[in-house]
Amino acid sequence: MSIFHTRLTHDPAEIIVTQRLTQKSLATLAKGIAVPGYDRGKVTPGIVHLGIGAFHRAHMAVYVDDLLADDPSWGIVGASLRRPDTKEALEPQDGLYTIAVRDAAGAHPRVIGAILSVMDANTQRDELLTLMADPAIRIVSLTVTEKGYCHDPATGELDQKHPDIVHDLANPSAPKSAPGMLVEALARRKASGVAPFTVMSCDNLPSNGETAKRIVTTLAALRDAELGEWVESVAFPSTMVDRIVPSTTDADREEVTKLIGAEDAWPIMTEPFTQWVIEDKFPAGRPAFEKVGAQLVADVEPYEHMKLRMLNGSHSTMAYAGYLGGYDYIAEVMGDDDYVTLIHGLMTEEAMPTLHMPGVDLGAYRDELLERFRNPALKHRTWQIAMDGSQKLPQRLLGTIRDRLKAGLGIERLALGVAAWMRYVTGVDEEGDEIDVRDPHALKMMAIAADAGDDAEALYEGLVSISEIFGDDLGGNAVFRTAVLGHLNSMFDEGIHATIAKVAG
Ligand code: CS2
Repeated sequence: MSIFHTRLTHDPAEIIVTQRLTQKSLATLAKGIAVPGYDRGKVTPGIVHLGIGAFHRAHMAVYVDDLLADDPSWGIVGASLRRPDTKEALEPQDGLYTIAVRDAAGAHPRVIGAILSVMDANTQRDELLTLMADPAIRIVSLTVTEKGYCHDPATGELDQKHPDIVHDLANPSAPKSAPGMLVEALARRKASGVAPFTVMSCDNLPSNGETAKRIVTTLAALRDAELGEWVESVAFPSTMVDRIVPSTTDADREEVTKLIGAEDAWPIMTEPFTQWVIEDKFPAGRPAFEKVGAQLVADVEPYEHMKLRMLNGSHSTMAYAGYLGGYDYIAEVMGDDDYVTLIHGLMTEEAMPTLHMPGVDLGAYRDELLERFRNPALKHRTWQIAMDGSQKLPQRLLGTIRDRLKAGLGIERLALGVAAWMRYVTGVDEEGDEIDVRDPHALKMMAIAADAGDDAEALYEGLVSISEIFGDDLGGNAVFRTAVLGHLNSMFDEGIHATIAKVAG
């Protein structure tokens, strides 16, 4: 008996789908929808993923889905550390969801089955820690965003004053933070004589493996010196991850539901491009990621720099300058020739000379990025990328700036990106309307902006004194100051469009 009910209304295009995407309804989906080609009943958990957001579901989970037919021992149990919404969406769907790959020709849906279940850390903390301590789990991977590491973004060290870290040190067996969860799970493994899992960070941090290791070992050592030493032996491979994944909207949900013929409460919209470069350091074993397109290498750092400085540096610059210029989406920013000239120049003249990538055609990489940014089918909000700038600026723009200052090279376009961020975090746009600034330092930054009023110099001085972002060196650098302040003054006096037009020439 079919459980696929449709009803045609007056508008034949409007199909009301009443079945939910589930293991049972897979067989009745619309024709041509790719579904898991393996027996999900045989898949067992081998990976716990912390931070089961859209990015993981469009990236790592797809690579794992491609491999489960060969080796079903690598199923994923996802966990949300903050909100139960992913669990609530995926639980009634037996963990299934759709990714819709969008290009100019339309959306190409595929159902992913790699996620076996989702746990809400707030209500299932102990259950989750017990699973993480189970010998079957050989990898714990992370996409908890930059701020999830509870670190000082300028130095990469654990922020020991972070409220979640203070909490986790006081309550080590009921941790809130991702580092706290890792330390407690590793402590449980140590106590029961189980070898450690490999920790694989998939966040956009510089040397994300090393950074994660520094943070987790520091926290473990603060808790117990011997545990700290044991955690020293845990493998933390670095990875470079790349796929553009805009937040899902209600319109996306409706579109996917109609396309597949079943209601999917949380489909993921993404682009055709995907890249994953992984440091091959997995003593507890790993899925054969190289068989499904990942690059396993000895040193990820050059790839990380390339991506963070070219893609993410451009993204953040377009996010702040684009938002201020009245553009909601990246593809719209790319419709403005001055912005394109700015971004092309930022990559070619300022980022590329700081990269050392023998054998990689950086010009071709740049052109492909520009093409990806132009994808008209991808509704990637400038506001989404603008979030958490205090955590992103150091690795996206400031590292490149430091390298160039050291070499005595110009920083005009990178400085424009920094100035646009400063203008954005004032919380008021060029029309005088409020900007919803989302950032762990938002309150501090908006207080600085309120004190500064329309005095660009006071705004500059106030913001560069946040050492978690700028370290102790950049704010006082005369070249940096002149470049950033020049753009900032221009943004206040003449507006963002005129400022960009000057740089675009
Ligand atoms: C973006 C990234 O939101 C952001 O900050 O720059 O999420 C970007 O889309 C990904 O890194 C692409 O791989």
